Amino acid sequence: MKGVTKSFYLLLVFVMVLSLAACSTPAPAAAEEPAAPAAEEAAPAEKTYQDLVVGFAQIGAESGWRTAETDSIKAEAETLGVKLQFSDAQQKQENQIKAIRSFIAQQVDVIGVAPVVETGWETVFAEAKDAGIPIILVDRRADVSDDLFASFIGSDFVLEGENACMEMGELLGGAGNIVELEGTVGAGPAIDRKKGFDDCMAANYPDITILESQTGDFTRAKGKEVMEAFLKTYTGEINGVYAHNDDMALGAIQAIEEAGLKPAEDIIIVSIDGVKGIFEAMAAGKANVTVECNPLLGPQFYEAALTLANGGSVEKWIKSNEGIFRADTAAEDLPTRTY
Ligand code: GYE
Repeated sequence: MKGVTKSFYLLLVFVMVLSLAACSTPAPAAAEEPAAPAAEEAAPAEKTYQDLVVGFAQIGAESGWRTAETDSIKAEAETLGVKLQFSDAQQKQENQIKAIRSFIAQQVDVIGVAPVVETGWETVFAEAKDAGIPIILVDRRADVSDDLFASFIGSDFVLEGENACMEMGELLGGAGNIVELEGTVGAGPAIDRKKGFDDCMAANYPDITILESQTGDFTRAKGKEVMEAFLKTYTGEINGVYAHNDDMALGAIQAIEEAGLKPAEDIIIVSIDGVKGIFEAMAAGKANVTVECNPLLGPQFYEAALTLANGGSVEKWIKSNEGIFRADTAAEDLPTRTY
């Protein structure tokens, strides 16, 4: 190769190397593909129902309503594939507290509890909070500050009491004597159903007298026992019974019949819940009205639990939809009742 030509080629190679270097110069940062942020890669995947582990501290099996709620909680866990730790406290708060502590030790994702009474929950709820486990109150409230529970799923018990009062007032034509069968002493629905009913009676029906009000503990046996005593004390004076749940009303109906009287005719029967047994009694002409309180809370419970387990927030009060049912449509309604 001649000298000139050689230098020309050298120059050419030099220029090519230079331009290649220019091409491979990194483009400005803005044009570059953004690298995936490290935090996103490390974020845990969203939980599904199949990942969810839930503890449920149930009260017991005092009523048809409670059994229906338990069935709903268990059946919905099965359907969704949720792992459920279920505990039955046999009506004792100390057993519910023990169950909650064991759920905390097992590090479940969420704890559901139907508090048997309203008070006495601060310590154990604070323990759950410290462990980072949300508490959902199912069907009964607890008297604790808002930071100690995530949500209450259930009914407006004061409104149920008011509805029962208006039904009773109408059926008695605005005058007469009634007795009241209260739920478990200190239980949310017993306190609120009494308040709703008694306040509404005082405001709307001055000629209706509540002769006496006593607890029947939400059970049929206790309802019957207390009604027997009322019938002895107030022989011939009682025109109506207001029972805080259907089971106590069913017990009272038995007591009334055994005393030789006709329930729903001689003595008006108004109660709360809407279980099958009271529809059968209404269809047979032995009870007048039931104010519905929905126990089928399983679906709403697990939906809230999953949201909470994924760090989301839920409504502080998730209300259930309810109606009022009367004796004249009971036979028709009965086949549609699912609890
Ligand atoms: O009405 C009653 C039960 O907590 C709302 O408890 C529930 C009540 C229900 O035993 O029948």
